[in-house]
Amino acid sequence: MRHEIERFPIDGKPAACEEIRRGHVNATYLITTDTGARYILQDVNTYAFPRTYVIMDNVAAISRFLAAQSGEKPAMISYIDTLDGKRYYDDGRGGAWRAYRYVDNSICLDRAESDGDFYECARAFGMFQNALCDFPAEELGETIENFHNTPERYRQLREAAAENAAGRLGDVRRELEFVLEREETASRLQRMRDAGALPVRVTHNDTKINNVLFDADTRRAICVIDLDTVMPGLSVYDFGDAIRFGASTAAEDEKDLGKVGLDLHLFRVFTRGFLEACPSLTDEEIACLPLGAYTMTIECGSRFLADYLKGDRYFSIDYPEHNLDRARTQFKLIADMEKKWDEMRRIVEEERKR
Ligand code: GN1
Ligand code: MG
Repeated sequence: MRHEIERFPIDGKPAACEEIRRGHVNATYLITTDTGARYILQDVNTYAFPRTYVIMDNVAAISRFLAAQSGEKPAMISYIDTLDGKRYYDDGRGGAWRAYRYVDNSICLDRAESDGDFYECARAFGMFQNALCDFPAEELGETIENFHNTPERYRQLREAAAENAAGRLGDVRRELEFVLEREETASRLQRMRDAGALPVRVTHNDTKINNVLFDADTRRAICVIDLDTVMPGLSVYDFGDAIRFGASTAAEDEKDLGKVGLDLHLFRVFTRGFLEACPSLTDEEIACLPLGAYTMTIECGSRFLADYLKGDRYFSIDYPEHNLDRARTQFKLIADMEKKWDEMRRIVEEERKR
């Protein structure tokens, strides 16, 4: 049992606790009480997020903003305050705990089981983005500094290779070379951001389909979850990360790279849902959507590779080569995107004109 849940105003006494092993960063538990009430309790990983208060302040600020808006609401999960009115429970031993009421009849999907699922995912993230387009993004703190600053991720990868802390450099020469050869393209979005060519908005930044709750019966998206990385960013990051994960033909850690590629049909489905739900995107942002997918994929692969080189400090793993397998799928996806680049651009153009 995780007794930390008793720091929150819950119905009944905790009776059962099940760990949900889905995210790679925080530990998540489903707690059921003796009255049948259910809660999600999360232990925020303070290695990844040393500044938990920034997360919770950001979330509170955007919740207030969304609550004051009218119209169709892109629901996002709301956390509950602790019994003493705090946004999370600091256990004094480095643990930061937060909770929310389990959403009845909701499910999380590790992959879209139909086009409709992926379309709903696109709409959920598109609406989230659109509803916040007038929120002053500069008022939010950076929950992880330089989170999607791809040139900085390259620097961290080089550093991890130079330090070779886990003695694994010899295993990854080919992968390292693959990433480094693509630095110019991978850094383009950050350069555009720095030059003010793309607007900085409030973005979710971790738009895997498993960060959306779906209604188990209707299969409509209910809300977005995992708000740790909500901060200033580029809209194309949110589009891109969702494609990286959800439009791949295989799991993020598939060992058989022959199975890994970009599903252009799913790419179109997501593009359609995202553009429909987020009419505030500028032409420049729309034109950069394929580059968003490319950038998020190579960046995520670089992060997995750097973590492998460091000895798996950041992402949780199930076996020693897990991060290397994850990095390899991302690079395979990149190679496939390079082949399909013209088609990706054409699809975005066609969907924009619809
Ligand atoms: C992490 O926490 P989770 O599993 O939703 C990571 C993302 C990566 C993703 C790769 C805060 O997301 O950036 O893209 O793993 N989140 C953080 O699966 O680093
Ligand atoms: Mg998650």
